[in-house]
Amino acid sequence: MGRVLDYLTKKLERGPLHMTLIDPDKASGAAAAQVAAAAVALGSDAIMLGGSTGISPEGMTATAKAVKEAVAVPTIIFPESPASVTPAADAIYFMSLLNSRSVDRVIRMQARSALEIQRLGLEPLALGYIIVAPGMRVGEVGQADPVPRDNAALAQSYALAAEYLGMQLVYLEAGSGAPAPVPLEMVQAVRRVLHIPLIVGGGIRSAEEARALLRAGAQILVTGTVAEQQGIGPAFEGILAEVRSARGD
Ligand code: 1GP
Repeated sequence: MGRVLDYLTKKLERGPLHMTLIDPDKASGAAAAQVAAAAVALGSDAIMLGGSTGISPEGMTATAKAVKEAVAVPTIIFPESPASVTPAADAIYFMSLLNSRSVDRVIRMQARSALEIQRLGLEPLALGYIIVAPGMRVGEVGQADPVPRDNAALAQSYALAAEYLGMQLVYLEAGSGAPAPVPLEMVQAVRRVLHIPLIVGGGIRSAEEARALLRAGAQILVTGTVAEQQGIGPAFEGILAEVRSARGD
């Protein structure tokens, strides 16, 4: 097992985790490092670097380097395309957008970057990425047919297919900046059938939402927008307090 997957697996035995998503296109190296350090001080367990559009390899590398210098937790690339690959991070989500109409997003982009990832020694984390309505920008760019919010059975089917394909993680994504997170019933339904860790992100802005998602069975919460818009302030602190309390810290 790779080092980052081993870290996540061991930590998940103790309870849920939180990951902070930073967009290298919106935060420069120094700004990203500052957000990462503040987030980790509050208990965030990893830093994800990514965004839906316009990420240059140089920007990704500079941000990954700055973040890695600032924090001891893993830095994971959340790739937009093969251009997001940089050896400056610890790992990369080797992710397939399972409900995309585009074969590129399901497997061709991955094939284009696989040898490079091996050459650079980046740890690939095999991840089934499932876009839930509204899906926001990533749903459009990814040419997804988003899972309707009232169709938990469809989300279950995709998630279990990811597990049966041998993926290591499943990510239910409502889209960055979504007006509401993935529905609780959907999280519950997916968790009931899944044996690999369940990541939930998109639209999480409050402690209440975080608590409800954790109760529904989300094992890793991802937030980006809340810190982007409000900085590491009360909302972010409240979300992290819920995660820490759920794991008994
Ligand atoms: C987006 O799930 C992440 O890929 C985070 O979403 O920006 O809405 O927190 P937010």
